[in-house]
Amino acid sequence: MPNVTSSLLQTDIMRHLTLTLGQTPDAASVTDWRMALSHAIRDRLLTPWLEAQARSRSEGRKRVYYLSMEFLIGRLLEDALINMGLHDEVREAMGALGQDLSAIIEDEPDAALGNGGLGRLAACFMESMATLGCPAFGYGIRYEFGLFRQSFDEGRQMEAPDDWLACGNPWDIARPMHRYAIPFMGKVSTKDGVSVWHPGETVYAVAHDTPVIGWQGKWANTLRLWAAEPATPFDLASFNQGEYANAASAKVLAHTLSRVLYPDDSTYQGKELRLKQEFFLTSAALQDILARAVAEGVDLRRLHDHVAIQMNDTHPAIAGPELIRLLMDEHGMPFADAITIAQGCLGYTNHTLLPEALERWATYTFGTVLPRHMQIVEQIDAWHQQQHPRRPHYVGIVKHHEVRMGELAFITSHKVNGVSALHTELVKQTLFPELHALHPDRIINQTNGVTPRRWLKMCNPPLAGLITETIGQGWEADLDRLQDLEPHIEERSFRTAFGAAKRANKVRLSNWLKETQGLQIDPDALFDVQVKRIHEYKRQLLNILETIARWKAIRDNPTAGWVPRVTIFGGKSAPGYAVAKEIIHLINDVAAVVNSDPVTGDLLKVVYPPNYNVSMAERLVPAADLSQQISTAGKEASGTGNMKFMMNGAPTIGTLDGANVEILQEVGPENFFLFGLTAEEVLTARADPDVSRKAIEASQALRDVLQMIAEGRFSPSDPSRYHALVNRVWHHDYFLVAPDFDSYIIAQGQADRAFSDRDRWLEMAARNTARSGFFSSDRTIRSYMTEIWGVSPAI
Ligand code: 26V
Repeated sequence: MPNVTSSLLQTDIMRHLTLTLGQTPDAASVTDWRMALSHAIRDRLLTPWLEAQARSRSEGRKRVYYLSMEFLIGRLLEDALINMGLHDEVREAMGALGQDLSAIIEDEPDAALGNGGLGRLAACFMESMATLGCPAFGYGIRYEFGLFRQSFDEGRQMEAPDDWLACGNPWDIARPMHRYAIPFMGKVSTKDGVSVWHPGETVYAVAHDTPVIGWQGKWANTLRLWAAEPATPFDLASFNQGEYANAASAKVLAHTLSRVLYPDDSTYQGKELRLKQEFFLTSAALQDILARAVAEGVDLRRLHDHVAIQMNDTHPAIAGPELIRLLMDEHGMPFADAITIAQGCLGYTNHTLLPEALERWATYTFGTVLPRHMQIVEQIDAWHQQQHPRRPHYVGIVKHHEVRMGELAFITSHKVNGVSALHTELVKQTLFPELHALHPDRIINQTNGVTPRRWLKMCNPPLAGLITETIGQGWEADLDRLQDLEPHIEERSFRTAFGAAKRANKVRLSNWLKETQGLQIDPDALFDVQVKRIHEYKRQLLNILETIARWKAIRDNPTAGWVPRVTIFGGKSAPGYAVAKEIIHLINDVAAVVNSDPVTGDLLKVVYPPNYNVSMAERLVPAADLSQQISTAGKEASGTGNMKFMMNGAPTIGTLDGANVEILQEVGPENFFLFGLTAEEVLTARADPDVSRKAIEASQALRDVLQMIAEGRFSPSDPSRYHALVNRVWHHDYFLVAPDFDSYIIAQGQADRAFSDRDRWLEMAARNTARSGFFSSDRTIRSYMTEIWGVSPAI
């Protein structure tokens, strides 16, 4: 019997193809079909979305406002299909129209409006807030260009602009009436004791909304992204005088603000444009929040009963001073009241301890771009010092001609959180020890999570199907239920089915690698995956050194019963991060040599597909056997990739860092390959300036590997290519690659042995899935709602 929904869908898709896109079916491209389908799906999102907004309003609900410079969303079509429960009907409808749904899904460009973990976390949080019926807005920037596209030219990273909007974005609903003037520069005067800011420049922030639908379509929130537009669109006078470039110059300048995402994810640069982007987002968001509150008749002195504002790292930390400015200068409130209200509304999440990533603006830059805020920041600092006379002299927001955004965010918030248990302790002890002593209840932990809808249900249909068959429906929104798998792990039939699901994903990945990289790999090999931004602290270098050691060991003894392995890398380097780029080059050089070696053959392959992004993660994560989480202990705030791999049945090889600690606790040491120094041991090891030289001298394997690289074995045309890199390991090994090397080799050997006992491996893999419930972002969001936001679910 023909499916009713499917035939209705066909009608809607055809209507959009003809009437929205002006296209005929015989001439339609896959992109036309995708647009038509996306519009048909969007139509079905709008009613629940509008209803949710109306209910938040009529019930006077407290709302969450999540301020983030990054939302790393990826594709939206399949996500909407899964959450609306329309996947099967749509596949049938597209089939009836002669189209392949998978090809259409693949045609959608990723919305790559983020660098890595922080941006992807924001996207998972948006999905969980919608699933839980937590009334919320995400506020971000509608970058015209997302994170650059990566390609390799003879192994070197190349960057190209990501013009993701080139064919239009069907999910984007422009709201040209929702616009706010964003002032910059200029000077401040005083009139009747009141400060008056006379901005030197003004641009408009125009709202673009994307509906965010939760599981089963029960609630939907809004992701509101701001586009910059000139205050004066066009200078007609210049144009009439024939000065065509000048006539449009204001427009060019304004658009620059939302032109492109900064591709740095761990080194703070102090660029004026970046500060302007941060203020642009924050001011637009706060003006929107206040306008909504006023329209709903909220007494601004009770704003914190209606509004919770979360700052995703310090990037929007100008929210404290901006909220205070709006309350004082626009609403006539005294400073003491304004700061109390701001604190009541604001929360700050810290995502990094790396000193080079902490935002500190030169007071000159800050005072030039935001002169009124400079005054308010000094007022906040003086007020805090007065409230806490015992605050040490070296603690404060403005020190050494710099505005420290971490201290600013801390002082203007009622709660500050870290993103894993270990990280939160380090935030207390190393980042803000003095402020923590003054405010012992302010810092709390909120261990990260990921959405199981995208990261299990959607990306891994074979495993999701097996889970539903085994424990029934409902686990998608109640991930602790994965525990119910545990008794089944004893059954051989379940383990076999688990192994078959994993193998199906590995075959799919192998086929894709064959098509895109021209590389033949054995789907029965151990797939070992490290995907994340390239950074020295994440130690992709340790991974490739081990790979070289393995290659040499196999060559030295090819018949020693090796477990075939495919080592997979993915990730981008910041364009200006020279060492990270050398590491990428080395990985590609090693891959070229290893993959063409007939001696090692299928026993070892190294794969590095370019342009790792959310969509590539959705392919790699379900196909992984082993998850590499090998950062120097104390450096990775949490990690969230680690959780995705665990959920999909890949045990971790990792250090005691970030959320690895909690993963180990949940899954048990027998299902985790632990190695390396602890965060505490790292500190003692560093105290010895010769620690790495000694480690190298004590390790024959490591010496051999470094020797091979230094001799140019992987760069015969340019033998000295990696001299600097090798020298770094010997003499400037800040991230302790050498001291952890032997311990890593041992753990890798344990992984090989475990993998070669298929039954034992399947048990480990399945235990990882069964015990991953804690890492659902639903758990994280519930905790933010009670511990930070004071918001209750609307459903
Ligand atoms: C940092 C910076 C530094 C200043 C310049 C621009 C810029 C842009 C982005 C970032 C983000 C770095 C912080 C980050 O992504 N942290 C990651 O957050 C994840 C979510 O909490 C966490 O799992 C990762 O461990 C952490 O590295």
